[in-house]
Amino acid sequence: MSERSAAARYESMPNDLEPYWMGFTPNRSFKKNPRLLVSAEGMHYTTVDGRKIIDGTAGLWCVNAGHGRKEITEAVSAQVGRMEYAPAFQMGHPAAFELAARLVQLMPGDLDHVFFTNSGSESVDTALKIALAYHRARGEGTRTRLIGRERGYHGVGFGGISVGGMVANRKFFGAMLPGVDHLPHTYDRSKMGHSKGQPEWGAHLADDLERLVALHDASNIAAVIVEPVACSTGVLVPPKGYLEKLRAICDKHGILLIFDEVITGFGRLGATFAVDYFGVQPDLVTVAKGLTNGAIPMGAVFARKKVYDAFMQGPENAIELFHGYTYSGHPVACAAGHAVLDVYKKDGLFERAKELSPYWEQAIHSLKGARNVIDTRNLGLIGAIELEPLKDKPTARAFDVFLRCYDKGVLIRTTGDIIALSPPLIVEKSHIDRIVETIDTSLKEAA
Ligand code: PXG
Repeated sequence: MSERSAAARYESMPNDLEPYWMGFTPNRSFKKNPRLLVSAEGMHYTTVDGRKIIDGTAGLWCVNAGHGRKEITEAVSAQVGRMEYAPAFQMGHPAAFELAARLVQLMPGDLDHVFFTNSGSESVDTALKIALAYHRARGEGTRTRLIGRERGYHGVGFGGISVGGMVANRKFFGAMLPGVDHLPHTYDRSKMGHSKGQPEWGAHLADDLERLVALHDASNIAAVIVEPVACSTGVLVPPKGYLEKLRAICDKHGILLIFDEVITGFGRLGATFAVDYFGVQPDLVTVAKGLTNGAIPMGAVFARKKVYDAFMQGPENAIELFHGYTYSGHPVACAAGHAVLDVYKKDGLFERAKELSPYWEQAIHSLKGARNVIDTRNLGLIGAIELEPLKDKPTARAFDVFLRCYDKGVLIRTTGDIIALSPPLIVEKSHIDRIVETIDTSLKEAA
């Protein structure tokens, strides 16, 4: 077989789909009926067969500034030319320090240090390791237990699946990390169905942390990790007062609180971070996705001053944390990060998300009463529409709707029988209308 031209490689259907083992995808059925995207601009993807698709999901919750931003393209290509890589240990480069300094300016309070990673999963593992090593550095090395939450998603590293609470992501992978407990998830349709924004009911669910403290004793517990809004599991918005309560209980017992803001960070809620939106200050914050608009992989962990300072006590020439990645603070990712922060600011995208949220809320809840819809929920520019599962065929109905929407030119995301939506923050009201109408029509046609 002759070599394919570059254009064909990027823009036409590949000859052989078999060798690529895709993640979180049924490989055999996908390869029989592949859905390939070849370009993207603004709110739209273009498919390999030349159709335009509205992006209702910001890629996978990451392309917050919309697609094809020239400022990002230019910054990235200039940096590849200037210096494609610099060693991440014992050496540095200016853009990484500059980016860390800009990021801590955006974060409220004393979350004033940043550790760079390459993904949300790495950010989570990094935060969990920092939490363990922090307590040890302070002479409280018995604090080794980690507490996550049912229906939580913290990526796919062993740390992340251990504290995570999505059964399918855990059950195939053995014993995972020892010494992990889970808080109950915060969703109860009978108490909070069709809530607009934060549900009124459920703050007391945070009290379960007191039960775990009573069981294990606080002297054995290192950290609690939660997503401020649990997104991947179908958009579970925290009940009013819940996060505040978690913070108070962690404070009472010397437990670190970690917010996983891989999705909620960078404007998704109409505030820079969920930390701002909820006014609750955790000790560590994980981010990724919107940090570089998805253009180049990058993640980061924010640490409070007291956490960083606890590591800075030994001899000055000794390594304080035996952790890091070849690509921590990668120069090209840093260039993307700088350009993305510029775009967010120049276009006022976080404020825009805030201004649009009431329209978004109304649009999502307009599907209350649509065929097979059993719940609608929202926060910021996140929305979810939960469907009555088909008898004996969980997930099939939502996936049917996904395929129908795709055929009609709208990209949505489904998890179980829940449709999750998170458009780029540049979304216009007309796009929102189109997304919602398309879902409504697809619901009418679907099984
Ligand atoms: N934490 C949270 C809260 C996430 O949402 C990760 C960690 C892991 O990030 P990486 O970059 O390692 O994938 C995530 C990722 C979906 C979906 O459809 C969500 C994610 C990834 C892929 C799909 O809900 N979130």
